[in-house]
Amino acid sequence: MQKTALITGITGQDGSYLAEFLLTQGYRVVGMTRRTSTDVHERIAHLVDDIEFVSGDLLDQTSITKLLDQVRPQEVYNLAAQSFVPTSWQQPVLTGEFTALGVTRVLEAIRAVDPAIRVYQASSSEMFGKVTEVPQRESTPFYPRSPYGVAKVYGHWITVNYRESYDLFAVSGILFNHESPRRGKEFVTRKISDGVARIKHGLTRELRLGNLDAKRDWGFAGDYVRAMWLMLQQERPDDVVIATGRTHSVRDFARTAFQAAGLGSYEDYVVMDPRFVRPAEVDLLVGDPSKAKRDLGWEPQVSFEALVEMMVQADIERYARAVGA
Ligand code: NAP
Ligand code: G4F
Repeated sequence: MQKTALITGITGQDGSYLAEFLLTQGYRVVGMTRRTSTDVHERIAHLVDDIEFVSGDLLDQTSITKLLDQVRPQEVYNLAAQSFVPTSWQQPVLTGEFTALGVTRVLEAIRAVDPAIRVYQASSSEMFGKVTEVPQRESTPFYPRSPYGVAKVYGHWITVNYRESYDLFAVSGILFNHESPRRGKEFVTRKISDGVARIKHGLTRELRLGNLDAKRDWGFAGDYVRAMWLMLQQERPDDVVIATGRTHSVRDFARTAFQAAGLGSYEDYVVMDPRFVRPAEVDLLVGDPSKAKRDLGWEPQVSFEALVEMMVQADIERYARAVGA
């Protein structure tokens, strides 16, 4: 029997890769979108004929319950969230509503409609924040450093709680940073690859960044959505860290990106701008993916260097098409 998957956050980076992946696995894919006055389906434009859309919002319990009843999925991937860390200081209450309480609304809808539905919650390495051990693993205590991180800790624990309270097949994937040419341009990796491409095409001369010393464990989003699916195919529900096990600084990313574009040293273009420095920083993230390898058979396929190259070339080609048009 064909399985049905419902994805919240289908218009986002991960939603688009997950939809592609589930279609290759033969799923009926249904995406929850919220109403907007303009079309925001850019990342899934190539898939619109293959997926169904239903209207709903993480703020609205009734919409989620009704659409679950209508769609009747076997699997729900809750990827929707206010996902940009700096915005969480500007809109802390809204971030809590989307990113924390939104998870409870999805879980409540599942409980009401069909407790047999398997659900994946998009948890984050931001929960480790001011890290208490290196590398971070499933047992590492959380110490979030932003309203976003705090909201994700709530989302994580409510998922665990519903699993233990109601016996739901509810899992939390603790994913470290994952990037791609579809990453939002406000996140540092895409900001760099986009900036490099603009400089390459002579559209600007500088790139303004914040803290260059922050370190992240960066992987490729296409690899990470496979892990989400694998987590829902296991015999027992469990929480797993998904990471590469390697860490690089923002400076490393910038250096590699400028080199990939043949522009020489990043130092000739990057300007440190205090506007992009955060009230509280997460200095170092590096995950231990050994449980993912052991239990899921999951390993990342794309290296840091290949990821930077992929993002830079995609942005250079995009501007080349725009300039040539
Ligand atoms: P993203 O590109 O920012 O996408 C976020 C998605 O959430 C968009 O589809 C957005 O819809 C939707 N959304 C936001 N608020 C909503 C609401 N109130 N109701 C319904 N939909 C709403 O994020 P991403 O990078 O794909 O990440 C996916 C999930 O993984 C997020 O929960 C994020 O916090 C988490 N995560 C990401 C990473 C990473 O490195 N990418 C790492 C760990 C965890 P619109 O298009 O309408 O705005
Ligand atoms: O790319 P970022 O904005 O990602 P951040 O804060 O690590 O969050 C991302 O990964 C999380 C997983 O750990 C997700 F849960 C979350 O949803 C999101 O996808 O910033 C990365 C680092 C930070 O230390 C920041 O201070 O880059 C530093 N940075 C330096 N200059 C900058 C900039 N970040 C941004 N966005 N813009 C800058 O100009």
